[in-house]
Parts: sequence; C-alpha cells; structure tokens
Amino acid sequence: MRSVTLSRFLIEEQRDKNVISPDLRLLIEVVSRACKAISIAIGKGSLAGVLGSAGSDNVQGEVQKKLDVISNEILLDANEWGGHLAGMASEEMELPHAIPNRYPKGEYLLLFDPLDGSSNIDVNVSVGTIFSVLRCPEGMDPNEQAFLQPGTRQVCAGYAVYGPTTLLVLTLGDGVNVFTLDREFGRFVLTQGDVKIPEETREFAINASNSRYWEEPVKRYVDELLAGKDGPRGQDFNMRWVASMVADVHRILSRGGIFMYPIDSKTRAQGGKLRLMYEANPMAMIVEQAGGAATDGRRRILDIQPEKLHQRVPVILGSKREVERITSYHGQ
Ligand code: AHM
Ligand code: MG
Repeated sequence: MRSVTLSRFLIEEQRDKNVISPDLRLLIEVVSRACKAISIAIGKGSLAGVLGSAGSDNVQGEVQKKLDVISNEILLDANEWGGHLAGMASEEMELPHAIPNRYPKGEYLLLFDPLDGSSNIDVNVSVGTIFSVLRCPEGMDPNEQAFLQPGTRQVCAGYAVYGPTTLLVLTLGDGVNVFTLDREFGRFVLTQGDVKIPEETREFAINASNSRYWEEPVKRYVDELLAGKDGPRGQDFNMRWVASMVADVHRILSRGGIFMYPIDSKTRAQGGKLRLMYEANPMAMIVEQAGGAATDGRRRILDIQPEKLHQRVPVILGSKREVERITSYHGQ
C-alpha cells in the first residue's frame, strides 16, 4: 500500500477538495516541521542538557521548563518568515508575537501551547504541542483583540503527542486524521483517517486529588462511576490520569472515555485550570470533529466568547453521552 504523507494529504485537500488555501497548507507544513524539531529536542533529553527548569516563570506564574522555552522558540522561528501569518500567540508569552516588519504578512493567526504537560518532561512521560488557527479579522491589527474569537471560528486545530511514537492529530473541520512520524524519513504519514470516538466508554480521567474541591455535579458523576456494577451505572469504570492533556485526550480519541478538569473551589478565582484559546478550543474542535462533545459543564466550549488571551476554563470532553450526562447534572 502506498503511504500518504502529510504533504500529499494537504496538497489533495487544497487541490482536489478545496478545503484549505495554499497559505493554510504552508502553515500546517511549517507547524508539523516545528513539531518534528521539538520531538528531536525532547528525544535527546539529558544528552543535550534540555531537561529541568529554565529558571523563569511564564505569564501564568508557572515555572518554565527549558523545553517550554525551546519549543516556543522553535515554533516562533519556524512560523514568522513564511508570509502565511498575521500573528502568533503562545501560552509562554504574555502578548501576541507580531511578525517582524522585514517579512510578508498573511491572513492567519496561530495560537499554541508549545509544550503541554511539561511537568511530566523530567520523568519521561508523554508531552505534546497543541495549536489552533484563526483568521485575522479584516482590517484589524493582530493585537490581543484580534485573537479573541470563539472556537467555532477555528479553521484548523491539532496536536502533536511526543510519546513512544510522535503523532500529529489534525482537523481542518472535516473530520480528524492521525499521522505518525516516520523517524527514518523525517515525514509524517497518515495512519488513521476519519477517527471517531467510541460512544460507549468505561474509562474516565480526572485528577482525583482535587475531589474535596469539586462542585456537587462533578462529585455526583464521579461517585456514580466509582460505585461501579453496584451503582446506578450498573458497570465498572476504570480511571486514567496522565496529567498531560494531549496524552489523556489522545487515549480518548483512540478508545473512548471522558476527560475532566472541572472548575473547583481551588481554581474558581482564575476561572479553571486549562486555557481556553490554545488548550480547550483546539481540543474541543478535534473532539467534536471525532463525534464527541466538549463543554465547560454548562456551555459548549466552542461557543464561549473569549475575553482574555490567557483565559482559563473548566473542561469536560470526550464520549458524547458521558459529556452530556455530566453537563445535564450541572443544570439540575
Ligand atoms: P501546562 O500547559 O502548564 O503543562 O498545564 C496543563 C496540564 C495539562 O496537560 C494536564 O491535563 C493538567 O495540566 C494536569 O494538571 P494537574 O497537574 O493538576 O494534574
Ligand atoms: Mg498546557
């Protein structure tokens, strides 16, 4: 069987299906090359001295790992000169990054979490890159305001997961495709087309150490799962928590399940734990495109009108029926 590389897939989406513009194709190619470079940096680990803290905090007040900073630099350098972008924004930067004047500008806005789950990096557990693409509103400078568009406006979203293999998961708004990095040839190859999240699930993901802070609907939902065969659900459920959103979401994409980082009394003041623009929105688009659902417990994530670039939100996503169930508990 002939393998379909990411390049071929994108050319066909552009030429034959008219799903993407040449600039969006270039953008995805460039992001995928940056993910390859990040994957190589992560793979070297201690040999290249890239593990450990960078000795700085990011805008969210979190300790930056060296690889957070390196991954951010790789994405910025790769994307600023191609002419496809109006601007970029990152979890690691307080303000949007303007394209330097010496380069041409394009119509797209790129947002990313360069290295999600980076607290796992020093213990050799999967981490990833999450990205989201919007159009810069016509006539607007790519300032913070230009980025504040609901997730329904995303033209593309994806993540790379750096695990035993490096995968790139991509949606252009017409389904979800998974590409595996062929390390020998240095290219991504389509390995799963039109992925769908199984509707039935017996697996859930939540950081249970926060249970004493949860709201009543979350407690009720998790208690029912934990009651197993003898409880109202009449079956046993298994729990998994990698603490890397990319890895947890990828497991759900592969075999179903529900992922929850709900609002609780610990994170209420800041609105939740995960970031709307470059974590929740791209993951919500991917999950919906794979037949799942994503809410903040009350609203569809993709409908939320963002107010701030680094806004945080509660996140509940995965197999549709489970997400609907816990969302309905919030309404009761
Ligand atoms: P990060 O972007 O700073 O890595 O934080 C996001 C991560 C998610 O990947 C993961 O789901 C969550 O934080 C884990 O949180 P906790 O440490 O509370 O389990
Ligand atoms: Mg993150």
